[in-house]
Amino acid sequence: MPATLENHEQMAASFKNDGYLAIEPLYSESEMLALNGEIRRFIQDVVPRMPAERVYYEEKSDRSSLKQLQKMFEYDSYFKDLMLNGAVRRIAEIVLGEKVVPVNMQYFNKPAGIGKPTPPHQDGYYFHLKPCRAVTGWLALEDVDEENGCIHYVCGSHKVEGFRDHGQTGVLGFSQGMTDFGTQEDKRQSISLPGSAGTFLMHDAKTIHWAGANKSKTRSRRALGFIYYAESAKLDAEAKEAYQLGLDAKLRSTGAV
Ligand SMILES: O=C(O)CCC(=O)C(=O)O
Repeated sequence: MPATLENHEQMAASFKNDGYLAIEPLYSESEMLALNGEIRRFIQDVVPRMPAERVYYEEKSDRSSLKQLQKMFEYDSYFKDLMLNGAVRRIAEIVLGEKVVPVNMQYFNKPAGIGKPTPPHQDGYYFHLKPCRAVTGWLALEDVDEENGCIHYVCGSHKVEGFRDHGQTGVLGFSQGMTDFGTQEDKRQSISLPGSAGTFLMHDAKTIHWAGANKSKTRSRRALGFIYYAESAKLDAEAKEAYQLGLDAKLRSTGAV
């Protein structure tokens, strides 16, 4: 276990206060080399077998513009092991203070020059959980900064009761975005999280976050996302399924996947 994971109490307390944590780095350079090799293998060998609803491209006709993958751990034993038995699950259990259920592993890319912004949103808005106890882990697969679209958090935003208003964004992969983002408090509490490959972030399902477009003409911005629900969080399965079916139908009818 990395040294940074030794002080569980401090980690849980700062997460509870801020709504996020950053570990720089969680994985070493050599571990990231190996992980990036597995990502390349997955994209080459596994992606062609995945259903279209789980593979998003920035430009559908251009296979080099791969933007997002869903549920990676269901298709490959390496990523299943990373999701079920890796350090990220332990961190999720530390900050939530209970056992967790692995839900989604996502690949997030912003291809050079065309990668779109990630609209401000709260993940819990589309998780449909009661109580909303869940976290998202985010691992930088390469160096990230303002130019290629690093993550921003609104510190402490998870403490506000309920969710902020969300609406359709038209952005593939981030269909719901906040409609009232940008208050004085949002601006005052915003923090940008640049870092090198191996930098790890985790946020509460209520923490407001977003990322800019990739303005670099040469660098991509690749990351791996890990979603875990607390065992005590109960899924409103009907609401969730209706939401997902609507989303899939919309993706197909607009020709986005
Ligand atoms: O990678 C990104 O730009 C956004 C990731 C995100 O919104 C999330 O993991 O919840």
